[in-house]
Amino acid sequence: MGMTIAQKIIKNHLVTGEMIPGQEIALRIDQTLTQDATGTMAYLEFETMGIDRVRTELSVAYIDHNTLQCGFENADDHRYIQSVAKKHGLRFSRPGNGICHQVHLERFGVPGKTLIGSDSHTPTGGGIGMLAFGAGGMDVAVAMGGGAYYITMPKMFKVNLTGKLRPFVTAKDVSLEILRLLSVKGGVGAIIEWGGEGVRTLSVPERATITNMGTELGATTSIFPSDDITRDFLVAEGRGADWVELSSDPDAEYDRVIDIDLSALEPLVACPHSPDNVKKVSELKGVKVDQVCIGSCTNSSLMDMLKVAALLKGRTIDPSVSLSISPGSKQVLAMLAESGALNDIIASGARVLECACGPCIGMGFSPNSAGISLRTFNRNFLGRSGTADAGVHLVSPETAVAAALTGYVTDPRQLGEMPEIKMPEKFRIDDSAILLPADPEEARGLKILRGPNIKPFPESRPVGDAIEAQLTLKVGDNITTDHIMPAGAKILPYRSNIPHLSQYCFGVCDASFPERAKAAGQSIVVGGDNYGQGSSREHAALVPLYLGVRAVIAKSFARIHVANLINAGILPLTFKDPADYDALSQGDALALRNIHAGMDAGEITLEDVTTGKTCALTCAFTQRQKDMLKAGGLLAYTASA
Ligand code: MIC
Ligand code: SF4
Repeated sequence: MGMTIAQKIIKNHLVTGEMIPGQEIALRIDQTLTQDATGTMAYLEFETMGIDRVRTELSVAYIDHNTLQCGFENADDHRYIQSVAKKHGLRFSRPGNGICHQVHLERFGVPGKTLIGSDSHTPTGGGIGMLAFGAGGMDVAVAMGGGAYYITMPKMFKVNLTGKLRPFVTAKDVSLEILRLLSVKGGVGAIIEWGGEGVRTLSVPERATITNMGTELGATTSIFPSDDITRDFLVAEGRGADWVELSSDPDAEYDRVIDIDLSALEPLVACPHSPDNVKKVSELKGVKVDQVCIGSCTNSSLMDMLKVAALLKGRTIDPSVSLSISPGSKQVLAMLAESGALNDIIASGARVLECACGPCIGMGFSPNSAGISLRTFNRNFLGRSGTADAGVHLVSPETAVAAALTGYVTDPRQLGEMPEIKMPEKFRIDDSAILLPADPEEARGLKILRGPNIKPFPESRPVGDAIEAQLTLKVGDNITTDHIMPAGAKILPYRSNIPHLSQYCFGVCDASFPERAKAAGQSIVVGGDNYGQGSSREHAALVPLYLGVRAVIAKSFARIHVANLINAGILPLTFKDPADYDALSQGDALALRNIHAGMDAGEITLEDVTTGKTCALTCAFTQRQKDMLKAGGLLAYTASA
């Protein structure tokens, strides 16, 4: 039988397991990346492994999230990561050099290689034909140490593209269309391969926009073929030698095929507060807009920015709108400056921010009270912008410009002719902001620079045979890691200080949770479907661990988060009958008994001691996961192995 692109790369990297959907497989990882918001913790974990130098082909530490240095905390973390990178053999991408996914695509991505990153949008690399996964920091630390990455062998979905996008309809609209079709859980357990004749009409940055937002579908990852368009992109980046051709076999089999006719799409918008709440831009026509933000790892490539500049040229933005533009990388910014396009952006009244995540993760530029913000980003979860009652909408750069110019949601096709913009034959290459590691000799004498904001790691506990604990929080469906452990300018600087972070745990849902959990000592959290979707932040497991959460029971879990829970030694269990969720009430005393035998049998009984009712919970742990839980998480397990 023929193979899909992903199956071919998996086969080349398979360490253990069989490529049967649903079974656990272990993959050899060629490259890793971290960003600073998850990186500090990942490197603290890496340090506990006592390995001198990373054992991957390439590992890069980026600084792009926490770049607002309102106090010493972020600057200290940057210094810490820089010193770790130099000593332990990683490249270090300095703050200002750009957003990890954009820079990685430009400078390091290689078709056919595996990449894991401590950031959920690592699948951006699929745009260049990499098999790239978002992972928790501990998994990235293990991969840096040469260990394998464990996933459940995914199903294969194919999106068959036909036709060609019409002017003002973009790759972002393709991403929103697939979200409209599949929802934020539609990709769970699957790798999405993009194929069909329409693929040839999409540039690498456009493909990367699409694989980036595959994360919002819950997909394990997304991938495009590597063809002559990929080769031209790599040649323009001075890396033609990295190109290999990749395609699926004609008789490859897919579990599901979805057809999208690019010619039939129109500008779309994801309405608050979920990326799958998609409508046509024309349906929202006339809605007043207060703020527009252009950038993020989804839409900050040179092509995106050149289009934005061309549309803004000779025009000024509406006085009622505040427009921010964050180019994705130093390369993008330098080329905008050289071409004069930056002047067109500045002259329009836009506020040019540094090349970083910025407003996407609530690092400044929060909207006004109840403000309507149109953003070219990938997430519009409640509260993520930093303004609790803001209405964040996700749109293409073209739709964003149309709103900035008019002050209202406007179909960008009303802007007139789309200026023709060509991909440059050569990008401006300047890697001076990517620092190389010290050689092994010099590295030995180097010191790691630790700031006072680095606090000890929360202590995990082995999962014993019984857990008796209070149900301290019951939440609904699609709880994101932004609900569990919010980010933003006030909180993000404390990613290496779990005790401080813990005050904000579940703050979006119930600000009294941290106090209640602490008072209870041990607790169990109950959730609905797709619990833990969104970010890869392991803090969404480590902080609950610190607050005494021993188990999470949900109707279903998101992939990265469930791995993070197990890595932290928290027991994730699923309702056998989802209707049993309704019978549990916050505050009930719960008991899980005979856990070890239950883990082997795949089923554990939950007793609600308060009501006297029982129900069945399922778990399908592999032997490795059972051992990890019994040891108290991945670090304890690795230490004992
Ligand atoms: C995000 O987009 O939510 C983040 C911030 O990039 C996260 C990582 C983090 O929380 O540090 C992600 O997507 O994994
Ligand atoms: Fe940064 Fe936003 Fe991309 Fe996350 S989604 S990596 S915060 S730009």
